[in-house]
Amino acid sequence: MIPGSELILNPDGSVYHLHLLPGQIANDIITVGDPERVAEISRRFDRVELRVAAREFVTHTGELDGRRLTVISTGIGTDNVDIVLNELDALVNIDLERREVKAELTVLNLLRLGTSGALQPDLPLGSILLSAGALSADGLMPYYGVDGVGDDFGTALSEFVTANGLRLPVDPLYFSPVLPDFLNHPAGKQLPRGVTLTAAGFYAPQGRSLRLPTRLHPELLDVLRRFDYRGLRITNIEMETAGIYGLANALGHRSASLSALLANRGAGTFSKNPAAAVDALIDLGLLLLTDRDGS
Ligand code: R1P
Ligand code: URA
Repeated sequence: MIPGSELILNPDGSVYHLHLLPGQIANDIITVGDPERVAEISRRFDRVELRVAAREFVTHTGELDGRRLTVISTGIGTDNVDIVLNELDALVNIDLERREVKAELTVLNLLRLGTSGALQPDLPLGSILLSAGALSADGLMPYYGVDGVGDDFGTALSEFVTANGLRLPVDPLYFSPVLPDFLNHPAGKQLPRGVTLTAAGFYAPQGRSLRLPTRLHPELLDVLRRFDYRGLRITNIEMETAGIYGLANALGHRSASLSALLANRGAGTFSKNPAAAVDALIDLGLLLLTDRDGS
């Protein structure tokens, strides 16, 4: 039995932060950082059966083209991803009344639709990228004692960075997800793929310097930009993917992260129309989730 201090429930029986009850989420779940993006997505649904808001965690569940979907905001960062993934998992895989892990586990399909900054100058602003893997520089997963999956990439990267006389302030872990089947859709197969660096913040942890210096020296971004491991490059930087991939793998869920590239860190540019880029990302995500035959 999981004690009340560990699995915290509200008086109505809902999970502590998300304020959701079992049955209120679909098996196909879109995660977004921005709470306002939730309604932008659910307004495309044919019907919405549930709207719940608690802090930065806004959840809408509904149906589109006969498929039940949930969209939930995580807010920014893997500290929030920790809460969202654990509580979503508890909703399907823990019997909340008996406080016991269920004998039969449910696999969720998690699709992040987020924004990101491109590391590589050849990646156009507004384009959409699938994270084939995530390099975690955010610090969440070591608390779970997870060593990383497909660690070859991480090892090769560490060697490359050391060989160039630089180091990341944290030792990165590499996570490659079990991708959901909906990516077999032709639109999913055509997506450019790269490795996403998940940072612990937006400014210094991504190498940005306004008034304060960053220990992620611009030279390090150049080094990361040059790294190529069996054709895989580090393509972009954001703040959730490694947490989603790491926890989804550990909990037995499938996950994919799609990023609309709003900034180009190589070229020093930012999208003139970020709303259009996010719109295109939402259209693509909903197509993948609803057109499962890929017709
Ligand atoms: C930073 O501006 C935020 O944008 C990206 C980052 O991961 C971070 O959450 O994602 P979202 O657009 O989903 O919020
Ligand atoms: N989100 C990020 O985390 N970084 C960027 O550069 C753009 C969006």
